[in-house]
Amino acid sequence: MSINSTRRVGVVVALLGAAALTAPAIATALPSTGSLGSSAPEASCSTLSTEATPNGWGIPFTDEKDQTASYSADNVLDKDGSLKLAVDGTGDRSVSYHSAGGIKLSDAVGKAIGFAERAATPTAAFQLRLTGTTGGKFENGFTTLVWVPGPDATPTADGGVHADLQKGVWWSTQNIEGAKDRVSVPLADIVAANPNAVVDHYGVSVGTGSAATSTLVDAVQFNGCTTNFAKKDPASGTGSLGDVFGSLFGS
Ligand SMILES: [Ca+2]
Repeated sequence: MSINSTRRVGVVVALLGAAALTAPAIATALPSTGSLGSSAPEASCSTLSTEATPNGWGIPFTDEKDQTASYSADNVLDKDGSLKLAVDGTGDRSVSYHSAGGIKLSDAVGKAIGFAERAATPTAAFQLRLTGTTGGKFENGFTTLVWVPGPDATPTADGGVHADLQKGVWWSTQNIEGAKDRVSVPLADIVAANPNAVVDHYGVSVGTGSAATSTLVDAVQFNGCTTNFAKKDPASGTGSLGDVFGSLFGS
Protein backbone atom coordinates (compact mmCIF):
# COMPACT_ATOMS: atom_id res chain seq x y z
CA MET A 1 0.00 0.00 0.00
CA SER A 2 1.51 3.35 -1.04
CA ILE A 3 1.74 6.33 1.27
CA ASN A 4 -0.91 8.08 -0.83
CA SER A 5 -3.45 5.27 -0.61
CA THR A 6 -2.78 4.91 3.12
CA ARG A 7 -3.46 8.60 3.53
CA ARG A 8 -6.66 8.27 1.50
CA VAL A 9 -7.90 5.50 3.80
CA GLY A 10 -7.15 7.76 6.72
CA VAL A 11 -9.27 10.51 5.20
CA VAL A 12 -12.14 8.10 4.59
CA VAL A 13 -12.00 6.86 8.17
CA ALA A 14 -12.04 10.46 9.37
CA LEU A 15 -15.08 11.16 7.19
CA LEU A 16 -16.87 8.12 8.55
CA GLY A 17 -16.15 9.29 12.06
CA ALA A 18 -17.47 12.75 11.26
CA ALA A 19 -20.62 11.29 9.71
CA ALA A 20 -21.27 9.11 12.71
CA LEU A 21 -20.94 12.12 15.00
CA THR A 22 -23.01 14.38 12.77
CA ALA A 23 -25.90 12.07 11.96
CA PRO A 24 -27.56 12.06 15.41
CA ALA A 25 -27.19 15.83 15.62
CA ILE A 26 -28.97 16.21 12.28
CA ALA A 27 -31.74 13.86 13.39
CA THR A 28 -32.20 15.77 16.64
CA ALA A 29 -32.25 19.14 14.92
CA LEU A 30 -34.87 18.21 12.30
CA PRO A 31 -38.11 18.52 14.32
CA SER A 32 -37.32 22.05 15.45
CA THR A 33 -37.09 23.30 11.87
CA GLY A 34 -40.80 22.60 11.53
CA SER A 35 -41.61 25.64 13.62
CA LEU A 36 -39.93 28.01 11.18
CA GLY A 37 -42.44 30.14 9.36
CA SER A 38 -45.54 28.85 11.12
CA SER A 39 -47.36 30.16 14.17
CA ALA A 40 -48.02 26.71 15.64
CA PRO A 41 -45.13 24.28 15.97
CA GLU A 42 -45.44 21.40 13.54
CA ALA A 43 -45.46 17.92 15.03
CA SER A 44 -43.26 15.61 13.04
CA CYS A 45 -44.89 12.42 11.83
CA SER A 46 -43.42 9.39 13.56
CA THR A 47 -44.12 6.45 11.26
CA LEU A 48 -42.36 3.97 13.56
CA SER A 49 -42.16 3.80 17.35
CA THR A 50 -40.15 1.08 19.09
CA GLU A 51 -39.00 0.22 22.58
CA ALA A 52 -35.49 1.54 21.85
CA THR A 53 -36.65 4.41 19.62
CA PRO A 54 -40.05 5.74 20.76
CA ASN A 55 -39.85 8.66 18.30
CA GLY A 56 -41.78 11.11 20.45
CA TRP A 57 -44.31 8.66 21.90
CA GLY A 58 -44.55 8.50 25.68
CA ILE A 59 -45.90 10.52 28.61
CA PRO A 60 -44.75 14.16 28.75
CA PHE A 61 -46.96 14.99 31.76
CA THR A 62 -45.57 14.53 35.27
CA ASP A 63 -48.96 13.74 36.81
CA GLU A 64 -49.34 10.78 34.42
CA LYS A 65 -45.73 9.61 34.35
CA ASP A 66 -46.45 6.29 36.09
CA GLN A 67 -49.28 5.35 33.67
CA THR A 68 -46.87 3.79 31.24
CA ALA A 69 -47.50 1.61 28.23
CA SER A 70 -45.02 -0.98 26.94
CA TYR A 71 -43.84 -2.38 23.63
CA SER A 72 -44.89 -5.95 22.88
CA ALA A 73 -43.72 -8.62 20.44
CA ASP A 74 -47.36 -9.73 20.17
CA ASN A 75 -49.06 -8.62 16.97
CA VAL A 76 -52.32 -6.88 16.10
CA LEU A 77 -52.43 -7.07 12.30
CA ASP A 78 -48.76 -6.89 11.25
CA LYS A 79 -45.73 -8.97 12.22
CA ASP A 80 -43.44 -6.61 14.13
CA GLY A 81 -45.26 -6.15 17.43
CA SER A 82 -47.41 -3.46 18.98
CA LEU A 83 -48.00 -1.10 21.88
CA LYS A 84 -49.38 -2.82 24.99
CA LEU A 85 -51.75 -0.94 27.29
CA ALA A 86 -52.37 -2.70 30.58
CA VAL A 87 -53.96 -1.87 33.92
CA ASP A 88 -54.09 -3.90 37.12
CA GLY A 89 -57.35 -2.45 38.42
CA THR A 90 -59.78 0.43 38.40
CA GLY A 91 -57.33 2.92 39.89
CA ASP A 92 -54.70 2.27 37.24
CA ARG A 93 -54.28 3.80 33.78
CA SER A 94 -51.98 3.09 30.84
CA VAL A 95 -51.38 5.66 28.09
CA SER A 96 -48.98 6.88 25.43
CA TYR A 97 -49.12 10.26 23.69
CA HIS A 98 -47.53 12.03 20.77
CA SER A 99 -47.41 15.77 20.13
CA ALA A 100 -50.00 17.08 17.72
CA GLY A 101 -48.17 20.40 17.40
CA GLY A 102 -51.16 22.54 18.27
CA ILE A 103 -53.01 22.00 15.01
CA LYS A 104 -56.56 23.29 14.83
CA LEU A 105 -59.15 20.72 15.90
CA SER A 106 -61.23 21.73 12.88
CA ASP A 107 -58.32 20.75 10.61
CA ALA A 108 -57.58 17.54 12.50
CA VAL A 109 -61.10 16.19 11.99
CA GLY A 110 -60.68 16.62 8.23
CA LYS A 111 -58.33 13.62 8.25
CA ALA A 112 -58.81 10.04 9.37
CA ILE A 113 -58.46 9.21 13.07
CA GLY A 114 -58.18 5.55 14.03
CA PHE A 115 -56.11 2.64 15.29
CA ALA A 116 -55.83 -1.12 15.16
CA GLU A 117 -56.46 -3.18 18.27
CA ARG A 118 -56.37 -6.80 19.41
CA ALA A 119 -58.13 -7.75 22.62
CA ALA A 120 -60.93 -10.12 23.58
CA THR A 121 -63.27 -7.14 23.44
CA PRO A 122 -62.61 -3.57 22.19
CA THR A 123 -60.85 -1.86 25.09
CA ALA A 124 -58.55 1.02 24.16
CA ALA A 125 -59.58 4.67 24.04
CA PHE A 126 -58.32 7.49 21.81
CA GLN A 127 -57.41 10.79 23.49
CA LEU A 128 -57.21 14.33 22.14
CA ARG A 129 -55.71 16.84 24.57
CA LEU A 130 -57.03 20.28 23.64
CA THR A 131 -56.55 23.88 24.57
CA GLY A 132 -58.52 26.84 23.26
CA THR A 133 -61.93 25.32 23.95
CA THR A 134 -64.86 27.49 25.04
CA GLY A 135 -66.84 27.54 28.26
CA GLY A 136 -64.66 25.36 30.47
CA LYS A 137 -63.14 26.13 33.85
CA PHE A 138 -59.54 26.44 32.67
CA GLU A 139 -58.33 29.77 31.36
CA ASN A 140 -56.41 28.11 28.53
CA GLY A 141 -59.43 26.03 27.56
CA PHE A 142 -57.79 22.73 28.44
CA THR A 143 -59.76 19.52 28.19
CA THR A 144 -59.31 15.99 26.91
CA LEU A 145 -61.71 14.50 24.40
CA VAL A 146 -62.07 10.75 24.67
CA TRP A 147 -63.34 8.19 22.18
CA VAL A 148 -64.25 4.89 23.80
CA PRO A 149 -65.40 1.76 21.99
CA GLY A 150 -69.19 1.49 22.10
CA PRO A 151 -71.33 -1.63 21.70
CA ASP A 152 -71.08 -1.31 17.90
CA ALA A 153 -67.29 -1.07 17.85
CA THR A 154 -65.32 -3.24 15.45
CA PRO A 155 -64.62 -6.71 16.96
CA THR A 156 -60.98 -7.03 18.02
CA ALA A 157 -60.60 -10.66 19.10
CA ASP A 158 -58.58 -11.45 15.95
CA GLY A 159 -57.38 -7.88 15.44
CA GLY A 160 -59.57 -5.10 14.07
CA VAL A 161 -59.41 -1.47 13.01
CA HIS A 162 -61.34 1.32 14.71
CA ALA A 163 -61.63 3.56 11.66
CA ASP A 164 -62.95 7.06 11.01
CA LEU A 165 -63.27 8.02 14.66
CA GLN A 166 -63.48 11.64 13.48
CA LYS A 167 -67.03 10.71 12.48
CA GLY A 168 -67.77 9.12 15.83
CA VAL A 169 -68.90 10.29 19.24
CA TRP A 170 -66.51 11.58 21.92
CA TRP A 171 -66.85 12.85 25.49
CA SER A 172 -64.95 15.62 27.23
CA THR A 173 -63.24 15.34 30.61
CA GLN A 174 -64.17 19.01 31.27
CA ASN A 175 -67.54 20.62 30.66
CA ILE A 176 -67.06 22.75 27.55
CA GLU A 177 -69.41 24.16 24.95
CA GLY A 178 -70.96 21.29 23.01
CA ALA A 179 -69.78 18.54 25.38
CA LYS A 180 -71.01 18.39 28.97
CA ASP A 181 -71.45 15.87 31.79
CA ARG A 182 -69.23 13.30 30.08
CA VAL A 183 -71.97 12.51 27.56
CA SER A 184 -70.64 11.26 24.22
CA VAL A 185 -71.59 13.59 21.36
CA PRO A 186 -70.57 13.79 17.68
CA LEU A 187 -67.06 15.18 17.35
CA ALA A 188 -68.38 17.49 14.63
CA ASP A 189 -70.66 19.16 17.19
CA ILE A 190 -67.71 19.76 19.54
CA VAL A 191 -65.71 21.25 16.68
CA ALA A 192 -68.56 23.59 15.78
CA ALA A 193 -68.93 24.80 19.37
CA ASN A 194 -65.18 25.32 19.88
CA PRO A 195 -63.85 27.13 16.81
CA ASN A 196 -60.55 28.06 18.48
CA ALA A 197 -59.71 24.63 19.86
CA VAL A 198 -56.30 23.19 19.02
CA VAL A 199 -54.92 19.69 19.56
CA ASP A 200 -51.72 19.66 21.60
CA HIS A 201 -51.35 15.90 22.06
CA TYR A 202 -53.09 12.75 20.89
CA GLY A 203 -52.79 9.27 22.32
CA VAL A 204 -54.23 5.89 23.19
CA SER A 205 -55.13 4.66 26.65
CA VAL A 206 -56.81 2.16 28.93
CA GLY A 207 -58.45 3.16 32.23
CA THR A 208 -59.13 4.77 34.61
CA GLY A 209 -62.09 2.70 35.76
CA SER A 210 -61.33 -0.51 33.89
CA ALA A 211 -60.94 -3.73 35.77
CA ALA A 212 -57.58 -5.43 35.29
CA THR A 213 -57.19 -5.77 31.56
CA SER A 214 -54.76 -5.35 28.71
CA THR A 215 -54.92 -4.68 24.99
CA LEU A 216 -52.59 -4.37 22.03
CA VAL A 217 -52.70 -1.25 19.87
CA ASP A 218 -51.02 -0.56 16.54
CA ALA A 219 -51.22 1.68 13.45
CA VAL A 220 -52.39 4.81 15.26
CA GLN A 221 -53.68 7.28 12.69
CA PHE A 222 -53.98 11.06 13.17
CA ASN A 223 -53.55 14.13 10.96
CA GLY A 224 -52.32 12.13 7.98
CA CYS A 225 -49.73 10.27 10.06
CA THR A 226 -49.87 6.56 10.88
CA THR A 227 -47.52 5.23 13.56
CA ASN A 228 -46.51 1.58 13.44
CA PHE A 229 -45.57 0.31 16.91
CA ALA A 230 -42.90 -2.40 16.92
CA LYS A 231 -41.01 -4.24 19.63
CA LYS A 232 -37.61 -3.84 17.98
CA ASP A 233 -35.90 -1.41 15.66
CA PRO A 234 -35.67 -2.71 12.10
CA ALA A 235 -32.53 -4.77 11.40
CA SER A 236 -31.39 -2.16 8.86
CA GLY A 237 -31.39 0.52 11.52
CA THR A 238 -28.32 2.22 10.03
CA GLY A 239 -30.32 3.44 7.02
CA SER A 240 -30.07 7.12 7.84
CA LEU A 241 -26.36 6.82 8.50
CA GLY A 242 -26.05 5.03 5.16
CA ASP A 243 -27.67 8.04 3.50
CA VAL A 244 -25.05 10.29 5.04
CA PHE A 245 -22.30 7.99 3.77
CA GLY A 246 -23.96 7.93 0.37
CA SER A 247 -24.03 11.69 0.10
CA LEU A 248 -20.41 11.92 1.28
CA PHE A 249 -19.09 9.41 -1.20
CA GLY A 250 -21.45 10.39 -3.98
CA SER A 251 -20.15 13.93 -4.09
CA1 LIG B 1 -46.70 -3.10 14.46
